[in-house]
Amino acid sequence: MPLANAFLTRDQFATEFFYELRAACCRRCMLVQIVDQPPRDKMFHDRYPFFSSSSERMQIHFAKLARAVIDHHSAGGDPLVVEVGSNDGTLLEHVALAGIRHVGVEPSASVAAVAAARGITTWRRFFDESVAADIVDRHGQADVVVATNALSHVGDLHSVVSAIDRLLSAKGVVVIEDPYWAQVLSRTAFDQIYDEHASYFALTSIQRLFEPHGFVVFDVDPVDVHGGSMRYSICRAGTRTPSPRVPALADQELTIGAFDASALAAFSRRVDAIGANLIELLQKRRRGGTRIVGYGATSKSTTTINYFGITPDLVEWICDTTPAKHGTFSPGAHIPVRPHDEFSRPYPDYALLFLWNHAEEVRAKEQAFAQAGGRWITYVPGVDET
Ligand code: DWN
Repeated sequence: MPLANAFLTRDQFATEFFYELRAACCRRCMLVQIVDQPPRDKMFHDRYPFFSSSSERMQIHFAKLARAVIDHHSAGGDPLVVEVGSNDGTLLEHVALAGIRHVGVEPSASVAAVAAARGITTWRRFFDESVAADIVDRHGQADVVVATNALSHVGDLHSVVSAIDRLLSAKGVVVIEDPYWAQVLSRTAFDQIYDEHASYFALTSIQRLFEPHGFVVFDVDPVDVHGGSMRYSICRAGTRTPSPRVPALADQELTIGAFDASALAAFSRRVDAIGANLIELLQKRRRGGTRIVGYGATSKSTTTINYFGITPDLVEWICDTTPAKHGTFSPGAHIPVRPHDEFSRPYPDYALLFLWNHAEEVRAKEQAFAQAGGRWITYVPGVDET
């Protein structure tokens, strides 16, 4: 499998990096994870092409999360908010505008530069215990540590939790938000599995990760972003009263057998059925002389395209709104990526919705495509044409 975000030019084809993508479940940690995560500096680097602000819906989501962080966890005194994996500052911008002290920690220069240009204090480093110590030395301990779609990307989880322990004040709060394994399982959202996503958390996983470090999950909130995520509110044991939602969710995870071998085997069978059905449909539509364009050069699409064997003769090209991806080719299958503006020039007969987690936003934006007779091909949770 190639790296999910390694969109490349022709001259890079010969040196393209591949690794073995395998997912497994640790019964002790109750954590679904990939077995071999590539070196972190191959995934997160100066040219990292994913910008959190690429979705209007996510901009709104992060504005609401920032409001909650400010209202519930940053009242009084002179609080410090630290975001781990702060990307282009889409969340911290609101904290900064509220006049609250903040530090973003982001290893990828491409996105960190955008945050800095927006006036957000951004440290371009991978978050670890040395960074935590440096922040404490310079700014004091943090009242809030936020990590959205970041902790799931970390290979050495305990070292990062130790760093959070070093950074967080005695009564501080940690807010973690990541794709929720029970949703990935129930929606057969197999394409969430790729190199950047080292872990696929559930509440039980987060509890077994944080509790040995003296933390407890005191609240959980399902959030409908990125295909179904969960927000975990975490504190030092004894500093807050846990919500009854926490044990209820833990019981629910046991009831649905989220980590049972039978559930994982059934998931695997469903994925292979989706692949067979999708390839059959794409081939049938192409034999009929129709044109198919991919919609959204997402990280997730790299898994779909390369695991199912989708090639440029099935999907002509992929439209995308990120300038850094324009003129490149998709990882592995080398399907051309072109600007979204070309999607309507002329519309294809079918659009394969790689960006399924933003389906509502996309369908609203592309009503003219449907009105022109265009049809969407989707594959999560199953293959469908609409
Ligand atoms: O975990 C991660 C999530 C938060 O974001 C990262 N590891 C990488 C990334 O995953 P993704 O690439 O699957 O994210 P999205 O938001 O599903 O897709 C982003 C891509 O889609 C960008 O290249 C921009 C493009 N896009 C588009 O072409 N039209 C996005 C939107 C909203 C659109 O309308």
